[in-house]
Amino acid sequence: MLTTEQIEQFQSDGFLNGGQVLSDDEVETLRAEVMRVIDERERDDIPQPVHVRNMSRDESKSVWQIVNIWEASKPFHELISRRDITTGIAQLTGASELRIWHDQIQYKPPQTGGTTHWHQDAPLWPIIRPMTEVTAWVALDDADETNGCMSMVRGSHRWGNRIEYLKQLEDIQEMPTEYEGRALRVASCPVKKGEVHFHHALTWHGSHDNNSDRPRRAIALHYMTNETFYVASGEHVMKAFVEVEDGEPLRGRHFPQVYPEGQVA
Ligand SMILES: O=C(O)CCC(=O)C(=O)O
Repeated sequence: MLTTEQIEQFQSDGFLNGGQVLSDDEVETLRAEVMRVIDERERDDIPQPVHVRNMSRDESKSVWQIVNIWEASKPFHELISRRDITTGIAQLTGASELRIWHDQIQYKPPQTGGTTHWHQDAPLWPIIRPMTEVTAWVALDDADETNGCMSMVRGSHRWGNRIEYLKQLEDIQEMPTEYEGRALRVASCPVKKGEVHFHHALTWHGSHDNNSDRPRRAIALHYMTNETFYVASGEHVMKAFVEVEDGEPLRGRHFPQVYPEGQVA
């Protein structure tokens, strides 16, 4: 459970380190699963995630992205409904029910791991609304400034959809000190392996290169509340798995309920 102080901190900043949720043994199991799913991505005889791809804009760098590893891996399937994570999301969103929207591994290999550019999540998810979702980002390696931890702009979740502005920022190091009269305060967010870090879907964030000799593996668990509805006019990689009509609450086998436990999917 998060404390009142932690919830207030999140409401002010738009992000929060929620502390340790995984043991070292659990982290080891999940790391092995990430590497297995990448190695076995061409096999058609075992369940595959939605996709495995290099999402780096720079050909000399790589950022391996795996979407919906929970559908290809039992340990990750168990992770999406882990009580200490989903309870935190329920507290931060105020929701009584949660579903997994999708998950996303971002693996930055040693020395060659690339940048994840400044963005907000919600504008990149035009098939769901409202823009109130919260993500739980779980580190599978100690993530710090040497191997590509995330940076976040404090309070930016209260400024609405600013994706067009963020798209103009080519370099993760590039962030002015002021925007429309507001001071821009960038926070570096180191996260230890096994810890969870929460961020709001409108918080400005990104992560820099991995120039270290250590990998940087992490999973973002993107959750949605029971208020979330489907917008058929948008595009997203998960659209192919939607089974409801425009305007209906987004639910179905690819978006199972994870909180409270024991409810039907
Ligand atoms: O893993 C990263 O570096 C970025 C993840 C991210 O952008 C997200 O979880 O929304």
